[in-house]
Amino acid sequence: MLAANKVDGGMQEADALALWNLGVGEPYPISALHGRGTGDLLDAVVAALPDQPEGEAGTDDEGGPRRIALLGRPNVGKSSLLNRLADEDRVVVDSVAGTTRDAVDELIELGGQTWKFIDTAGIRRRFRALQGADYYATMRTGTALERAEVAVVLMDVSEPLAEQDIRVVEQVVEAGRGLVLAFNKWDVLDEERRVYLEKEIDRQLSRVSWAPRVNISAKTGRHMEKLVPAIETSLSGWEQRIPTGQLNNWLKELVAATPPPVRGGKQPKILFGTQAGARPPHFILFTTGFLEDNYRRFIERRLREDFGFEGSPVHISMRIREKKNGAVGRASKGSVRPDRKPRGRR
Ligand SMILES: Nc1nc2c(ncn2[C@@H]2O[C@H](COP(=O)(O)OP(=O)(O)OP(=O)(O)O)[C@@H](O)[C@H]2O)c(=O)[nH]1
Ligand SMILES: [Mg+2]
Repeated sequence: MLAANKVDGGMQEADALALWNLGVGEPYPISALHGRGTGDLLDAVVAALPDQPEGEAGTDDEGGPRRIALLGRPNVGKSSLLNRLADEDRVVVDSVAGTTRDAVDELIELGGQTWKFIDTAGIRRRFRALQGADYYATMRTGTALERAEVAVVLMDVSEPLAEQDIRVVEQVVEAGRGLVLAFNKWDVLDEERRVYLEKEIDRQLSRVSWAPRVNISAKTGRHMEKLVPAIETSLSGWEQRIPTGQLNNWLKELVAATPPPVRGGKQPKILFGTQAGARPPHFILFTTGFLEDNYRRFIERRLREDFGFEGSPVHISMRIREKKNGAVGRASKGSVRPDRKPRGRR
């Protein structure tokens, strides 16, 4: 919801209308000071809320075609890839960076299935430093990512992997979406550059080693047939569930073989675990003490080895139960994300 504030009287209403230009929907003219227009804004907010709170099952499941966002910094070939997949020129391609300014949804038939591909504006360097049109273009890309189930992050192999590329990948992980890494412009990759590229991938993308990779050329059509299987892999990893019984048997064996490290003279125990949700998979471990970051990463690694979850971020959080006079004591949460420090104790 876009609120245009400080519209204290009818005079400023016209100014508020200019905010339509931002392309983020209807601006609601309000005055926070006087309360003018806030009723209408509230009505609009309530109308936009779902009738029922989002439940575990069917969360963001709109039905219809699967939604795939094409993401990457400007000029990596997102629009070219969309055109190649559609087998016709549906969106504008240009050698100038920043050609796509708005997210565009396109239905494309591939492998006997209809997909919704979302072409997006290239993500610019630093979101916070962006201004004006770039800021809103990048914001709309973020919204497109939220709407998607899986993101294909494109990288241009003719240039060194940049911090920008890594940031786009992190954004996908943070949004909890499935991930496919697409190394584009493979047609212009020479032997020498290829050696460097492999090193860059090892060094900078090891945190998402679980993501399927495709080496493609939107220009020549190289390995287009590999894209859908990679997307399907990520979708199924993203939706995967482990039954609670199976998970707990597995946890018991894991902990018996490799117990959590002692912390403050105490050995934390894992009492019980459950997969609280999917899309992406989220696990909750009930423990008697804090599990170190390293140990939770170890659990994630082993989960992936034994169950897959290919192409999807996996979240592991914990609830600490400390018995004090029989009462349940302090609770604590943590979450394993490759790009973040744990939130630690609360
Ligand atoms: N050699 C080569 N060039 C490519 C390939 N894919 C795209 N290009 C070129 O890269 C340039 C940018 O392509 P676009 O598809 O517009 O890139 P984009 O990611 O949509 O860019 P923005 O919309 O600006 O973010 C164009 O000149 C394309 O022709 C490829 O596989 N090989
Ligand atoms: Mg584009």
